[in-house]
Amino acid sequence: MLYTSSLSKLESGWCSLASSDSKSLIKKYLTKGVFGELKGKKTSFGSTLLDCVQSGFENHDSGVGIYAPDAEAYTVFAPIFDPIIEDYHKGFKPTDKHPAKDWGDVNALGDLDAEKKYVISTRVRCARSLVGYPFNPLLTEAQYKEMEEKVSTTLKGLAGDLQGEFYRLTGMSKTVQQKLIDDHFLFKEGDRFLQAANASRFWPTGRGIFHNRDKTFLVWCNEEDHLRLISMQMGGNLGEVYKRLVTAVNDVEQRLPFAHHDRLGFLTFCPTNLGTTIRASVHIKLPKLAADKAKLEQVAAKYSLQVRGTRGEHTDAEGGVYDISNKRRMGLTEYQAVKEMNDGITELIKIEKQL
Ligand code: ADP
Ligand code: IOM
Repeated sequence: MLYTSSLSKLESGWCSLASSDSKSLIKKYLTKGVFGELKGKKTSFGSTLLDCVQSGFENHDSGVGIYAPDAEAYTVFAPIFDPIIEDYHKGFKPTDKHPAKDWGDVNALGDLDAEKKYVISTRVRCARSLVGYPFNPLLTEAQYKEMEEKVSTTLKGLAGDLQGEFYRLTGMSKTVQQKLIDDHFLFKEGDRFLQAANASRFWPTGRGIFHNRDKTFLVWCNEEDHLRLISMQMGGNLGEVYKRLVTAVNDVEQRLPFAHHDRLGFLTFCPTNLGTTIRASVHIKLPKLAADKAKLEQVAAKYSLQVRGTRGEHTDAEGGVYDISNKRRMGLTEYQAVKEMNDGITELIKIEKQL
């Protein structure tokens, strides 16, 4: 009975997406043939194609529109995940293997904007999934609580500049929460893309944020991924931001076991984040280049960069502030992903100066 209703939801969702003007990768690659091949499949956890694509079916403005409800989905539903991975990560083929983790020379990066004219702040984040737990759609309320406990207890062990406190979303005042969001430290509330992916169940249970005293090292617990580890600070000193992230991740990795796949690298809920899971971004003002948003996006794409709004994915720029980051995270090393952003932003600043 349930199976029939999930099939009919799939059929109607697919028809509605196919006839829409959605620019999502799910629309591009979920052809009639692929849909037919996958609509009856299930992972051993019971996840169906609907569990993977329901966010993109409900939100035609998704960039991608697909999530893996469990790690096995990347294999069972490979005919839809593989082309999306190849497209998003610029040529990472089904036969390719993500390289081993390599942070490179952490002293090789410097300040992106020594003149302090363009870059407002710099952030590098990566994602990690805890071994032994499924992704959001399959987590029980008890698992959310257990994971939060594990993460908050573990992070108490951090020392020196990384030392800080864990703040649970449960019981956090709305004023404190909103201030953390407005200051770009905390994930937003009520993300409709995640809600439709069944990733916001039991909210705010199990969700929280750890940060050090200066809010330059932060860890998100159970938003889109089990963990997001973030290093950020005002200004353009990517070298300092990167070095802090590497130190922190190396430390946390000694304390918690993280899920890693031989071919896909570090495992994440969304295929856009697989591999290194690195998103290195700047908040930047490029008034001349951004006078034409389409031009900005075109030039950024030339350097393999992605443009987001001031409050992150699916938001608009406020006061001319854009979030520009490396787009691909797979098929290259951690250092190369960050360097891609470094080199691209250097070029964008050069172009802005010439205009
Ligand atoms: P992610 O997937 O990397 O977590 P989001 O697009 O959801 O990214 O953004 C999360 C938050 O991080 C948002 O508040 C966004 O403004 C903030 N952010 C991203 N890059 C920067 C940056 N360079 N400086 C300050 N805040 C940033
Ligand atoms: N990672 C995820 N939030 N995103 C790619 C959503 C989308 O499909 O737009």
